[in-house]
Amino acid sequence: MAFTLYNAPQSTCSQRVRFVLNAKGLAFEEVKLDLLVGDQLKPDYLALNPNGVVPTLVHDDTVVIDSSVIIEYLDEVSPEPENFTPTSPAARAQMRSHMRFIDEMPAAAVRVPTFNLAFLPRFQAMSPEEFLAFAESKPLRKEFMLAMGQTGFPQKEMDAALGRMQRTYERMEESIAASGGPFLMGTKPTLADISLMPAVVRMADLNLDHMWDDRPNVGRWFDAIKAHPAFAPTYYFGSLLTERFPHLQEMAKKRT
Ligand SMILES: N[C@@H](CCC(=O)N[C@@H](CS)C(=O)NCC(=O)O)C(=O)O
Repeated sequence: MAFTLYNAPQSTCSQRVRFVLNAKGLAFEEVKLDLLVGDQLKPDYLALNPNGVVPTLVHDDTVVIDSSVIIEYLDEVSPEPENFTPTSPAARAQMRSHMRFIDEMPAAAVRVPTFNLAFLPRFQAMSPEEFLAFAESKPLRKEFMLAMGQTGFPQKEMDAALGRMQRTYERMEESIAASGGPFLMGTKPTLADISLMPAVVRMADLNLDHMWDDRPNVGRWFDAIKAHPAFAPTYYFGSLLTERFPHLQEMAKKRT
C-alpha cells in the first residue's frame, strides 16, 4: 500500500490525517503545500481536489478528499494496530454525531481567530487587486476571504467565533463527564477526538487556552491526546503557527 498525503504542516485538517497515519504506523510520502502562496489552487492540485483545500490522500490509485472522510477511510483500509471506530452501530453513530458537530462548530469557528491573528498581515501586504484575485480563485473559501477582507473580521465576528468555541468546550465537558473520559467516548480515543484535536491545539497555539481554565475535563482530555504516541510526530516542528509566525510569539509575550 503506497500513501501520498498532500497537506500543509499547520493545516488543522491535515493534522487529523497525519495523526491517524502515524498512529497506524503507515509510511507515507508527504507533499507540503504552501497555502499562503496558493499551491492548493494550481491546476495539477485542483485535478486531485477540486475544492482547492488540503488534505488529499492518494492511496495507490484511489484519491480521497476531506479530512473526515480520509480518517474514516484509513480506519477501514488499515484497522490495525490501532482502530479509532467503535464496534457497535450505536457507538459509531455517537462518534459520527460528534464528528458532524466538530466540523460544524470548532473546526469552522477556529478559522476566524486563525486568519485574524496569524494570516492577516500576509493579506494586508497584498495590493487590493492581488487580494481580490486570490480570494476569487478559491473554490470553497471565496466568501470567507471576502468577508474577512484586508482589514480582518470585525470584533463581532471574533466574539461569535470564540462563543462557538466556548460552546464546544461545554459540550466536551459534558461528554467526557458522561463517558468517564479521558476521551469523549471513554478510555480510548475515537475519530471524534482526532477530529477535535487540531482546533484545541490551535486555540492553545493562539494563546487562548485560558478559555478552558475552569473546565477540568477539557484539560484532562488535552493532556491525554498529547500523550498519545502519534501526537509528537504529527506536530513536527513547523506545525504550530507560533513556529512559523514570529509576530504571534510577540503577541503572546505581551499578553503574559
Ligand atoms: N472539509 C475540508 C476542509 C479543508 C480545509 O478547509 N482545509 C484548509 C486548511 S485546514 C485549506 O486547505 N485552506 C486553503 C484555503 O483556504 O485556500 C476537510 O476537512 O478536509
